[in-house]
Amino acid sequence: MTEPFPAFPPDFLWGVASAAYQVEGAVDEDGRGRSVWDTFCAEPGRVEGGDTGAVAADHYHRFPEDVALLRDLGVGAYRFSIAWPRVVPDGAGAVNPAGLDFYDRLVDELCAAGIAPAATLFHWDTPQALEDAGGWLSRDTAARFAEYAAVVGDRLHDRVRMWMPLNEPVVVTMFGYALGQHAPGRELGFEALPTAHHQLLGHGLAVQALRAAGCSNIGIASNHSPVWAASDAEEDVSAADAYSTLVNWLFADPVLRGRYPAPELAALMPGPVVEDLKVISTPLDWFGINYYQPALVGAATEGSTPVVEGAMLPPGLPFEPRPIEGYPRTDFGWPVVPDGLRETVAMFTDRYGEALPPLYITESGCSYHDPDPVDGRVPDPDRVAYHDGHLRALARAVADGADVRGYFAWAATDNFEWAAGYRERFGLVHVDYATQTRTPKDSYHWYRDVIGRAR
Ligand code: PSG
Repeated sequence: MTEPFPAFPPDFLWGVASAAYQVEGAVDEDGRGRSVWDTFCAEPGRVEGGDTGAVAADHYHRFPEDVALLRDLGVGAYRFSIAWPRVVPDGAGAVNPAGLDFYDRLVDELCAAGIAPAATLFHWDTPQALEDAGGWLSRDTAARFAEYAAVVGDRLHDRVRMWMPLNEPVVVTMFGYALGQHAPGRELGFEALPTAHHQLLGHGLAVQALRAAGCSNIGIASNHSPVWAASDAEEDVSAADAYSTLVNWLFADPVLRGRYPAPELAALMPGPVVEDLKVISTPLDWFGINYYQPALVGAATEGSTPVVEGAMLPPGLPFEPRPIEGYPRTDFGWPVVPDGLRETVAMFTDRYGEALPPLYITESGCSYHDPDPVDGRVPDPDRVAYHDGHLRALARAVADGADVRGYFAWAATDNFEWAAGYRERFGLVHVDYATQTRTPKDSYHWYRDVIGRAR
């Protein structure tokens, strides 16, 4: 017998999430500038099937229909991202009023539906003009980001209820600049580390700019995973530790403690690092964790290293990721480990104690290759089981004393899954890309019931 679904605190925030380039389409409309993802998608071989975000889920035109679906779902908040190149097409200088107008309309639509707008300012779509000038390798990009934040904050501070300047700086650093699997497709290995520092600096400057513009309730959406050692052997344990330092604490310690987790890493960062860390650690109102899967790491072995989906490891290190066995996998190949979410929350409460602001789970979700809709239904039992399991694990974290205030399912609708294109489907709502027809999946109905019962 399964336990009854757990209770959550009465004011727990139920949400869903998306990101601009993954859903909007309309890349050439109303004065939008080019982003690094437009460029990356145009390069042969970069994205599965040659897919691009040029149309995506056509959210730019269909947002009223999408918001109506969210209203019927009953979510308290919708996390979306604002496309920097719509607002500042060249990344610096002139603001594009038509770009701001779009988000103004979206935010008004959400407010009218009784849904709190939760805005991410950077979900990876760097204006191409800024990339050409060095992108996140350049310190100037952090300053340009803060200017853009001020423009958006000025326009939307009265209606956006949660702000997060950055989404997953670790993924931009590792996949975008170290390994080349994401835009801008650089393969710099360890020389990518300055991009982490500049994103974090951009985060801190943007937090200050948003506050100055009258915005409140500011946080971050940062990807985190428990890191398991491949064995109890000392070299595996220290390999796992080193990996966690690189993918977890390198990004969270500067924000929450105002320092880098290791002097060797701090030494690789550019600029007046100590002064920058004061900006980077500007206190936040909350901290957002995106959780997908744990990592299993061991000391490097001789010969070929296994390919592990999602491993964020620059080459040349004395440790390596190992495949996690003994758990079901999503169709993306990621192991489904619900307790990893509890573990992630616990590792934050243990590490930061009093210094940790309230937490939100700003993303968690799974890709399954769902069947096409039949009679208006899309059965997706594995996705239901994923969210059910992860919410149960989260309830245990809350019962253990963690202050977790909400959960955002990734994703609202199916969308452009970066280098995997449209092959992977993370949505609670199915999108038929040929007709742009939306069909709520069983997981949507299930989530609606969860939210309804929690009220
Ligand atoms: C998240 C987790 C991994 C890789 C990439 C992401 N992992 O565990 O290997 S990216 C993150 C992102 C969103 C994506 C979503 C699913 O914020 O835009 O669509 O997760 O990949």
